[in-house]
Amino acid sequence: MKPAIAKFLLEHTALTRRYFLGCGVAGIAAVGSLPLLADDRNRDPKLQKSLDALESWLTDPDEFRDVSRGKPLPHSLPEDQRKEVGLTRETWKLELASDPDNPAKLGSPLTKENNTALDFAGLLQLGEKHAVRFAKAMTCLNVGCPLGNGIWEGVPLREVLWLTQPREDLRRIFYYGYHNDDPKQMFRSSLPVGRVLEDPFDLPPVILCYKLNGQWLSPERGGPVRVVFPEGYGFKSIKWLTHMYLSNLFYANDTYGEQNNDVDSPLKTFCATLSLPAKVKANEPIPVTGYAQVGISGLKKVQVWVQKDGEELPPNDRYFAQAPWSDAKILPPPEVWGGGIADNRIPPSTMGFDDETGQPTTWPIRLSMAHWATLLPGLAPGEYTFRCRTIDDKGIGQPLPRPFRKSGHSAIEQLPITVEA
Ligand SMILES: Nc1nc2c(c(=O)[nH]1)N[C@H]1C(S)=C(S)[C@@H](COP(=O)(O)O)O[C@H]1N2
Ligand SMILES: [Mo]
Repeated sequence: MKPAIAKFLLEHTALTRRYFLGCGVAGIAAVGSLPLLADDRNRDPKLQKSLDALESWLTDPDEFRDVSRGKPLPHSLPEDQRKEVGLTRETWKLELASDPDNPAKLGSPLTKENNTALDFAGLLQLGEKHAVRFAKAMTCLNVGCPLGNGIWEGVPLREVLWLTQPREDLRRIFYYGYHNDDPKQMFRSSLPVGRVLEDPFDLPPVILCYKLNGQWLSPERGGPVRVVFPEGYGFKSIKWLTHMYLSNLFYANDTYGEQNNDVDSPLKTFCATLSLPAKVKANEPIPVTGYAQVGISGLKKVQVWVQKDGEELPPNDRYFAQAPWSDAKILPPPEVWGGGIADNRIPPSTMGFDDETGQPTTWPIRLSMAHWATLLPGLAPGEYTFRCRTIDDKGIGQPLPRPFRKSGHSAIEQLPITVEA
């Protein structure tokens, strides 16, 4: 099985990349991170070289797909203008004030007016003691497939929150970034204060993020500072952060809610293919690769199923729960992480990784990505439909337990295969 997939990947690199780019995920084309190839000790060096040169588990910060609003896009402003509006590390300032409409009682708000706003040096100083790093896929609730997978680094928001000396009437925090000083362009998100102060289960904290894959956060990724909300979809992770309001409001007031989106939805588990030949010869095994987004409920299995077109399906089984699914292989951690991290070394004290070995302590990593591969048995000539689905750690098959589109993509992918005589 291994050599067959290796050969296939080599031959179809361009195709795989294009397919993946078409899905909007520049960085995770992942063929290079397919470690099933790494198991093979007698590999042809030419094959090794091409595999090493391919894309990887971590996405290069420049290769994330960008989902940004604003005219002009804040990250497109020339550097001197970014300096002027506080979008460089030298000039950045963050205000944390009480919400005038639903005031929280604060002993010491951080404001420009009182010269107490937080600057970048102050944030880094907090970082010396409190900085955290964790892996996370950034996924737009509306786009569906991940925009990129990275290791995000920053200071837990609660450390900054405590500086304001909150006392009472604090139930929610809402926040936004630079938006060309045009209220119509404001893109706002919000979180309950409880989530900011405490991390349920073993989730990472909500952070004020200034590094991605060990490098300063670029303007396009929201630098100098963005929020990163670990278990959320992208719209919670506001870029070019400038303002936070501590509020007694008790419900979400996110800009994303205005489009019928479920703004309280945590990341779902789902899978998709990266490469699947559209046409194959009869009775020849069919190599398939793909990725999975590991949502809040983890990832136990990836499964595949090929259905002959026209074949009867049981009635009232809209999620194909009764289909004869078979398990694909979830690939182990890659040898080459990619994403531009220095020396192929996961940054020290990244949550979920062992510092000494640089290896993950569990796999796959929740809120991040995994890759999978399988070799389907050869088929008789005809038209078929290929499907893949995940089973989460609770044993629930995709798209359940939360199948509704506006809470994030989870529909079962289906692709045609033609088997030629
Ligand atoms: N200030 C601001 N932050 C923002 C956005 C925006 O338009 N403005 N877009 C959000 C959305 S909808 C998503 S999906 C993510 C995308 O992050 P990325 O561009 O780094 O991939 O950023 C979020 N943060
Ligand atoms: Mo988004």
